Amino acid sequence: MLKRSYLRFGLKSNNNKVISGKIFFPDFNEGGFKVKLFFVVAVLSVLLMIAPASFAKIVVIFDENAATEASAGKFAEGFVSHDAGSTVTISTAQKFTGKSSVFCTPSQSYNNNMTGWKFPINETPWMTFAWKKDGGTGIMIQMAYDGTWAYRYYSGANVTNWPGIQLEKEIPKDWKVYTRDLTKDFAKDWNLTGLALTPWDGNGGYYDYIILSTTEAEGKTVVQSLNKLTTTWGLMKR
Ligand SMILES: [Ca+2]
Repeated sequence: MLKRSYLRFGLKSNNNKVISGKIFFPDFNEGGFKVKLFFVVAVLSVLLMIAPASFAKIVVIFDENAATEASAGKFAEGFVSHDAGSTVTISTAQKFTGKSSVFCTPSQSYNNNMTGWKFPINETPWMTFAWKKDGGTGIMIQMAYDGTWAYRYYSGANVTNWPGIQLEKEIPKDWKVYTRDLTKDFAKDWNLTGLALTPWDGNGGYYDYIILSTTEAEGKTVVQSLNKLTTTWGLMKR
């Protein structure tokens, strides 16, 4: 008669979901040890293949202003400096993912030392973000490194004339998403401690899905899967 043995396993994924369970395998009486060993090695091999992806790190800087994100649900409040009457608000009218984005009016709002932020960029070198510009000639985002300004991306005109990397010649009139390697674009060995949202002109800029990830694929895959979900919901609602 065949008995069954099992191997208990537990894996913790990026968003702290625990995947656990038991993997059963037959316990043969004849030559049992070798067969058992084969199954154990096979199961461990599969788990080791899954593990690197499961343990890869994702830091959600901003998506839905959730308590689990970098600013613990107070992303807009984190921008304590405002130029030219700039305001930062959570917008549900515009979003790239989920139900909301963050909207910044000209010229810019910033904080180089956000509460609780100190993200080692060597661990999560890839930054994914989406933005959309309402009017004007340019849009910019600035990343503070260890309290210092700044590493910058912009599209359209360089509205500030500060050094930065131009992503597109035109402003993003509709949502555009990017996944960039911060260590290649700027430098290694720094901590992300703050951001500046710099729409500068026009009515303002929307920013959404600002995440840091260990791999490029991870940043892109998460965004794609979220978009797919959004698309599915859109189709269902029609
Ligand atoms: Ca969002």
